[in-house]
Amino acid sequence: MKDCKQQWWKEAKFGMFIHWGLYALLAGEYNGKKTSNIAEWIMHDLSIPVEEYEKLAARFNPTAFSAQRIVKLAKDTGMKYIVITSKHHDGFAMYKSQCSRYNIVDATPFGRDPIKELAEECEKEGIKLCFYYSQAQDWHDPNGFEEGTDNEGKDFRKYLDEKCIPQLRELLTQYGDIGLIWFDTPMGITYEQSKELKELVHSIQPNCIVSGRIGNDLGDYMSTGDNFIPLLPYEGDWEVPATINNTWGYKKTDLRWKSADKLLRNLVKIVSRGGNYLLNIGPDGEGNVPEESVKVLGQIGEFMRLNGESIYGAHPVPFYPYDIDWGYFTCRKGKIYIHVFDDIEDVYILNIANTPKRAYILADHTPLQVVTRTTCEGDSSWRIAWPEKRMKQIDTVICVEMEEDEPIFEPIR
Ligand code: JFZ
Repeated sequence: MKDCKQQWWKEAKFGMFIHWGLYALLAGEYNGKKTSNIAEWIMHDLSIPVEEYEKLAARFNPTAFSAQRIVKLAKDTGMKYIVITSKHHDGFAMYKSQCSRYNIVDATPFGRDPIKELAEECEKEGIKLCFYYSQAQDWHDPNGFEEGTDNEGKDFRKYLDEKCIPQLRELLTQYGDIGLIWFDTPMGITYEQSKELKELVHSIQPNCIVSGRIGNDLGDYMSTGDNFIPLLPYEGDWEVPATINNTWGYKKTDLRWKSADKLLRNLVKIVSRGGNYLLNIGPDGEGNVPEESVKVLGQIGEFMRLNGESIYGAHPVPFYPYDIDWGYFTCRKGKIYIHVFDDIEDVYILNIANTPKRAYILADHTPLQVVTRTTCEGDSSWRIAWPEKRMKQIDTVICVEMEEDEPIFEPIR
């Protein structure tokens, strides 16, 4: 059965992840000690006591935060949805919560609700707002789980009833339509508890999707491991959560920024295998998005403006082109998009038997000739030569149009 509730998400293909919380203030360093791990785990990794970590709230005043700038960044990059950490493992709510004063409005000098500001801006700009919510780990609540520690003796039910469930209710009632809830690290959560949370979400917002990490195989789609791209198309709906450097939360010392070339390759690779790409930014303690992120996202946005048709709502080709190492394929009814990343002399594709109607460079509509050939052994191929002059792009997309009802990539055998 076709799942209509996720249709927008299937077509969106590209979303923005935002990891932002008190940990952004520490930027990977506490009392002169640096964490070697991802920055949002600092409370756990450096064993910062709850009472000490709590004190960060009094210093958190990210006045540079601008929902308008962030939503514009997502939109200009070609991203269709935003998933922001409403509460990460540290237990701090980044929105106005009634059930715990440990939240950005009540516990910080900032006093603003960034989630509300984002909700209003997303609504205006046509971006789907979604929430990350750490349902099992909560290092602030005495009954929340914590990885790598003995969780014996905790009353997880009490935490569910007094924090997790009431907060999810708030998130689903205070901010309009929510695209999805990105649950994470299910740990010891039982099948019944995962099911209960999923039913809670759907009872308040029937169209809200739940991520794979709700646990116990109950997600509406599958989240791969972080930054993990499968080698072959996966069945069903899936998403790759990914970082631009090597941390989610802001970390001053992590300067290993991936290039726009690398990120775009990842996006196209993922879409060519049927998945979504959820690419992260980690604003700093003042609310600024790191310059390097803004820069590469800008370059991806340039590509998306001219070539978005080859990404949104596009599918893997039904026949997987194993022997090609210079690029990737995406397609839709009647069209194949050939994504050429490497500097190759001409585009030669074996094992394709369709008769093209016309071909052109997607970005500027330069017409191209496709020479089709079938050998007496029955091998069919396409050869496409480049025009004399062409626009320089990280990924030059060639669109080849065929008869709409013709199945594609079926080699004659
Ligand atoms: C989790 C979080 O612990 C982390 O802080 C961040 O929010 C990230 C997006 O998700 O980390 C994970 C969870 C699952 C896997 C890897 C990292 N996994 O399944 O490979």
